[in-house]
Amino acid sequence: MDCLFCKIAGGEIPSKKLYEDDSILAFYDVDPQAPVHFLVIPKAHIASCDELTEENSAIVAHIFATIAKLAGELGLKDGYRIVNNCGKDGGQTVGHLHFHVLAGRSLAWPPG
Ligand code: D5M
Repeated sequence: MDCLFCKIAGGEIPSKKLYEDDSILAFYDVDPQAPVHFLVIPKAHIASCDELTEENSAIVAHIFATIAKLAGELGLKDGYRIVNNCGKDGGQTVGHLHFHVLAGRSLAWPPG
């Protein structure tokens, strides 16, 4: 399958890794939108949030628990934002489930 984030997860395309285990990978976004901006993905291909089911969604809890741990390690004590863009109108550009973690400045709300 020709998927950019599958290739990053498989090590075929390099990334600036922040965390990795058997099932997920965290790496810095190539086009940062905040002083801290990294992505967390499942290694197994899930195209978007829209493909989550009772059977495959435990990975999301693992991703969120890992984000909390990484936020502690990175000292993000003033807070951070977790973003998932789902589908065309959601602004998703890479068709592999990923959560953005943005921090290091006060973030505006609502998004555009
Ligand atoms: O976000 C997709 C994000 O993926 C976007 O913020 C750029 C980032 N991106 C694209 N290619 C790379 C590589 N090679 N390394 C790191 N980050 C990358 P979306 O929510 O789909 O719009």
